[in-house]
Amino acid sequence: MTAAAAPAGVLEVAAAVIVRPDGAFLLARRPAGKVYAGYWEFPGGKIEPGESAERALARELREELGIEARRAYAWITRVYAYAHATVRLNFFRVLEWSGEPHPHEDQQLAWQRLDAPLVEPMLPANAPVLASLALPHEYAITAAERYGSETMLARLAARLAAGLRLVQVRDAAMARPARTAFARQVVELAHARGAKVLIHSDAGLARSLGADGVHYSGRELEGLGERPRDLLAAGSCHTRAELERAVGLGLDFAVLGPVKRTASHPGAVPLGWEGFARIAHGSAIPVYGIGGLQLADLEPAWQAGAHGVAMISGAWSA
Ligand code: TZP
Repeated sequence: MTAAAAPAGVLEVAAAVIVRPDGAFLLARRPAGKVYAGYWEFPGGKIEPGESAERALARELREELGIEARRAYAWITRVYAYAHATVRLNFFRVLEWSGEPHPHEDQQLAWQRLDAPLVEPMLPANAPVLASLALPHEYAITAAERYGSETMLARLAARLAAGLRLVQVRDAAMARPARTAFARQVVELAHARGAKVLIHSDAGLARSLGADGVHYSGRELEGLGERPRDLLAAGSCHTRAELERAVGLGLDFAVLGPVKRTASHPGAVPLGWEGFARIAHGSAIPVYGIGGLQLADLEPAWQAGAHGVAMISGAWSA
């Protein structure tokens, strides 16, 4: 099976990542007699001709599980070529519903957690989806150049203690020895809390510090032959072309902005959430909004199809 660009004749599917407030999500086991019988998958089904993905989602959840979706957000869209068909899975995160999910179509159901062993066998298409699901909704980007390393590390420690789990060391203009020393401390603090760290523009530094990944600028994405396989890889995008590049490289996630006006990009015309949604819609990888955002922007971000919010000022000013 391979991820591919959607060819003609592709089967459109609406798929639901039903997430409880405690983080558990629902999988269904394909009943006997179906292709991939016995495999676990995200609930969902075929979009009928003329039907929107949102309506198909609501209908499938009603028919398959007997629940009414109350709060669902478009999330990622993944194309898979199985031997029997090519499917485009339009994933939604379903955060509120009414009723209790019950198997209406002979399928088994299981609530799963990412921090525990998962049911098997898993439909092959699920692997990257589970990796995307594991990404936190907040991505905090350091500003040691602005606050000074000591203050930045103190704020980072406080945010990590409060639950922050994904950090980027940016500070690209810092002198190399100072940046290396700062980044080393960020990794140490973050790993002690189980948080992940990506280093901006420097996969070598990420490896030497035992960091988790590398974050590329839009310009770097243009010149990148392939993504590193031993690190998480993310990229900054400002246009549809850059996001397509990030998707083509198979990055783990992208950030797209600026969504709002921000002092760090004074000349840039903000996309707004509408512009963000136009570009991010249908992305195969999770996309964070960036630019002038706060944690309070998470709800509008989700409504625009974002995975979450990436922030410099907003991550440290509270
Ligand atoms: N890319 C687009 S906007 C931006 C970047 C790096 C700056 C984000 O900073 P802030 O303080 O969160 O607006």
